[in-house]
Amino acid sequence: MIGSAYRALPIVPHPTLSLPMISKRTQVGIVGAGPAGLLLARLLHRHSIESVILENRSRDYIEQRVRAGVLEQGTVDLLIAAGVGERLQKEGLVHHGIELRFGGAGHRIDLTRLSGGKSITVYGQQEVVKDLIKARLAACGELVFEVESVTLHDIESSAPRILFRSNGEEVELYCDAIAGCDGFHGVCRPSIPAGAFSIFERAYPFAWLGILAQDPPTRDELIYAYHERGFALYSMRSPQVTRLYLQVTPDEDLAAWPDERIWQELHARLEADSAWSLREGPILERGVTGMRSFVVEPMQHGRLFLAGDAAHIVPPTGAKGMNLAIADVFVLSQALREFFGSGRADLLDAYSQTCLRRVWRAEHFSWWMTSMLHRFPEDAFQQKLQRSQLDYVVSSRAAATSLAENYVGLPLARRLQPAEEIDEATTQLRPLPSIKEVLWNSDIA
Ligand code: RFL
Ligand code: PHB
Repeated sequence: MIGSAYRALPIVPHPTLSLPMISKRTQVGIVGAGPAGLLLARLLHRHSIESVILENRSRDYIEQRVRAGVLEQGTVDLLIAAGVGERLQKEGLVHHGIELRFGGAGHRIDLTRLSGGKSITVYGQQEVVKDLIKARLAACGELVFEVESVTLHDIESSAPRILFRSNGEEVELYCDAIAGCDGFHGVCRPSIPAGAFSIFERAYPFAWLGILAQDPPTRDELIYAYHERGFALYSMRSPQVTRLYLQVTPDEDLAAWPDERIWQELHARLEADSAWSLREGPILERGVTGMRSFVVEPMQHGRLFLAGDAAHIVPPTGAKGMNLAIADVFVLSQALREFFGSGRADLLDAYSQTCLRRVWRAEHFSWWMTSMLHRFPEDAFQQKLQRSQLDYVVSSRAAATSLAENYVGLPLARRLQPAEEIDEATTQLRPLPSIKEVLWNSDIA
């Protein structure tokens, strides 16, 4: 085994800081306790790999932070396999379809029928986070909340370090590898030297105003509405709570949106000629979220590996952000397992390349859903294209199938297989036949 179990090293005075510095060591230092960081720690624990998670917010804050809600089939399967799916299986709402609503009519996309039996599950991201924290603490895993001044050092060496402050103490954490799971605004991505990565991005001329309403959902499935007043989304969090979104301008002032205006706009965009009417309830929470597409390439530098929002962002229309974060750490956990188990680094070296194939597929799907469903200011040509595309998606089995297979989620990764193996007779490394790309949909093979 490479690396050693987490342990405290002697306290040594730090040359540039007045406080004594506590030195510690672990195999994988994880920055960020979102879905990516917490699930990575869980998967590593199942492979007997030690890690320490550092989170700059409080436990209470991250357990209450309302974000994503739609889990792909593969995400659900992985959470269950990781032993954190008990509550998800009890409380998650399994959905077999979504509705696209435009031109005054609703059109159901039967996700399960079109994807060969898969479904999605509505279960709040904060519930996933709560389940993972509980499991981490039950396994006596190290999870440090409210850390400050996190900085990364020597990431190009085989002994990278994380410096941070916790409870008034300066701590230096030696690691074999660092996982940057600290979201879009974290410190890990900026620790990579300029020139060692490329950024690909796109901004959109709108944002989402999202609310949580204390009101039982009156529809069983999500509604994505394309409307001349702008996009709207009907979603839910539980049998008691509805989640709703409205397309607004990127610099929208929440103060300009009293409850009556929010409901009025939701009624106008979501009901549009249907017999169903939206039920109002007390608004528990509201916020405006900007929309962007962003990818950093490569997702690794030396012994630093970026995962989740630290490496890529998608606009929320395709419900892909958390699912991508989870797919990344699945790939990373497999590569680290190989690295610590046999000393082989080929899967780790291929980490970014392995993830990016799936990342770009989700980037495309999210961009496509966003472009099809939102109102672009003063672009009559775009509106004609959108109507044509919507009409095609709801009337062509091929187009609907493509939406469905992307929405329920494509396979987690290519087959993870080392490029070489040890020949037992000669004890020499011999190359394996080249890794076969797994087709996204094996039906067409
Ligand atoms: P997170 O969840 O942002 O977690 C990063 C963690 O790192 C901490 N952190 C630091 N810790 C230590 N030191 C530092 N210097 C640090 N800087 C930051 C942060 O406090 C935080 O705890 O990233 P992660 O784990 O990569 O997970 C990504 C997802 O959170 C994100 O992609 C999704 O929420 C996106 N998203 C959706 N994804 C879906 O899959 N399905 C959905 O339905 C969906 N809907 C959404 C969404 C995101 C939304 N918003 C608010 C952006 C709907 C919305 C409105
Ligand atoms: C949500 O419930 O928050 C949600 C659902 C579907 C999306 C985005 C967000 O596409």
